[in-house]
Amino acid sequence: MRIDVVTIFPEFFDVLDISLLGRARQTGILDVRAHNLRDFTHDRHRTVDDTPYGGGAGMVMKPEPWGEALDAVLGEGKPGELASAPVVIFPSPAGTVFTQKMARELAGREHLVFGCGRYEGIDQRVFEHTAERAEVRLVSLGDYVLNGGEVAVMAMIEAIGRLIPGVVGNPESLVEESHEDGLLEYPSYTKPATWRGLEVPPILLSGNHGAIERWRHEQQVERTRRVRPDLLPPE
Ligand code: JQB
Repeated sequence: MRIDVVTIFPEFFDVLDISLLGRARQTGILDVRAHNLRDFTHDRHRTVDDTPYGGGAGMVMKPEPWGEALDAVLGEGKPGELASAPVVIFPSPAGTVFTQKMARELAGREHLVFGCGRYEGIDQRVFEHTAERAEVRLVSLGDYVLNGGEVAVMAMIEAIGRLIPGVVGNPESLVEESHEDGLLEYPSYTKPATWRGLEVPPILLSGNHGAIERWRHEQQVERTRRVRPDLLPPE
C-alpha cells in the first residue's frame, strides 16, 4: 500500500519509522511518504493561509498549494497497474467518525492520500475539486477538537496499517481484539499468578479451554454493557 501525507509538518511523521509499522515499511508492504505543503507555494514566505471570506476568527488554508500538492501525489501512483482509484482523506471535525469498519475498508485500497489541515481548516473548493479526480472522504477521529489533522492521520495510519496482511505478526490477534466482533476486549493477565496480593482469576489456570472461552465472552459482554452500551444491539 502507498500512503502519501500532505502536511506543513512532515517531520511529525518521522515517528512512523520507530512504530509497529517500521518492519512493514522496510519490506515494502507499506510505503508512507510525507510531503511538505509549503513546497507547493511560490511566494518568498511560503504562505499557506489567508483570512476567511465573510470574516471571522483565525485563518483558512489557501486552495492553490493544495491543488498543486494533490496534482503531484495523485499523478504519482503506479502507472499501468490496475490499482484501485486513490482515496483522499481529509481529517476534519466535520467528517464522519473513523471506525474499525472504515479502517478495514481502507486497508484494502492500493493508494491512500491524507491531507492534513491546520488553522481553521482548508478552503472548501479543495474538497470539491479533488472529488472530481479521486474518492474524497472527510473523516473525524472523534468528537473533540484538535489543532490540525496530523494527530488524527497518525492514528488512522496505525489502525489501517496493522490490518494489511504481513504487518502484524499473528493474524489471529487481529480478530480476537476489541471491536472486530463488536464487543470490547476481555481482561488479560500474565505471570505471576499472585501479584501484590491480587490473584489471576482461577478459571484462567484451570486448563479448561471451553470454560475459559465462555468466561472471556461473558467478560466482554459485561464490560461492553457497563461502559459502551451503545455498541450492543437494542434489547
Ligand atoms: C484544522 C482541525 C481536526 C483537522 C479530526 C478531530 O478545523 C477546525 N475547526 C475548528 C476549530 C479548529 C480546527 C482545527 N483543525 C484542521 C483540522 C481539526 C482535523 C480534528 C479532528 N480528524 N477533531 N479535530 N476529531
